[in-house]
Amino acid sequence: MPRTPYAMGPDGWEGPGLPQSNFPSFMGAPWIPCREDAIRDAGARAAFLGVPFDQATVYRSGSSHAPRALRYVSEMFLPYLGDFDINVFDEFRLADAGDVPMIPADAERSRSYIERWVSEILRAGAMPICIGGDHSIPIPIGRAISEHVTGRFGYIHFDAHIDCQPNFAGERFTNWSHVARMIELPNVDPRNVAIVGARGALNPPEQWDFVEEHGIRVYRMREIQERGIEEVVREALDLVTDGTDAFYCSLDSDVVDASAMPGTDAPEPGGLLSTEMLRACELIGARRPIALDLVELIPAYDNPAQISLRLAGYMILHVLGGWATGGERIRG
Ligand SMILES: [Mn+2]
Repeated sequence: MPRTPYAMGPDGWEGPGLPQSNFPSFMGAPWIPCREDAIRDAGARAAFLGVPFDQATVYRSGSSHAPRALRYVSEMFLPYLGDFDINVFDEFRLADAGDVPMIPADAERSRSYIERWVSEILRAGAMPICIGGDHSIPIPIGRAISEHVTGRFGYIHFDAHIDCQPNFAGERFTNWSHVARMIELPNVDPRNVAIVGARGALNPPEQWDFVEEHGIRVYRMREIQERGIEEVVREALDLVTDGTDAFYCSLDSDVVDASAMPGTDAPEPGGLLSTEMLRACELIGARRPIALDLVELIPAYDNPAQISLRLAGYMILHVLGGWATGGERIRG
């Protein structure tokens, strides 16, 4: 299995990398420079990209530590996914494209790098798996997609929070504003935007006015409880792919119930079970998103067993499993 190469020992030993040693890539995937030609040459159909940007959070920072922490947790994940009977390396030639360079105190330059790095992966024909970072990163990712696709693209956003704040104290690029920015792109129609999992006490009235005014479909947790995750996610995916050339999926970790996802900016009770989240990820994968992000993971607030990071890693794997199998489980 691909593993981070073990450092050459004094006796010339050059065996495979072992857990707990050296600096791991995501699941031991090969490090590939984040350039179109390199990703294409590697044959990668999906590329892990760290986006350690947390300069735009309106609440707690620390999500910049998530890409590195997720790499450490993922080193114990085996590439064979028994639930789907696939090997992610055979199926996707999964690559680790490293991290986007983030410039302290220069959010604009950092966002421009995010856009450029993501563009390289899109042009190589691979799916960027962008690990935040805070929930402002869909703003530059959305710009990269907007430039890349020929027609319209849809946006599906899993989150306890609807994130439709037009600005926060005058600032337009916060982690509360990405939906408001997304629908300003010339090829995003608000009718192709769906928000899944909304609940809690952090969605102010002006944001509900915003979704109503623009005709954005919000699936609250109450509706998911009544109708079931399967039906709701299938409908939301129909909505974001209706008349579009592609869709982009953004996963805020706090859509999952706080009991299974404490390691996040704003943990919210009353959310998705881990099983519901993983099933949603399979359905997302089956529809083949052009790009995926997973944001607002804060390792410092995770519990000692790192359940949040483990679930986050499995969310990615279930998107890949759904992609490979059309959302049908082969085993398990
Ligand atoms: Mn959120």
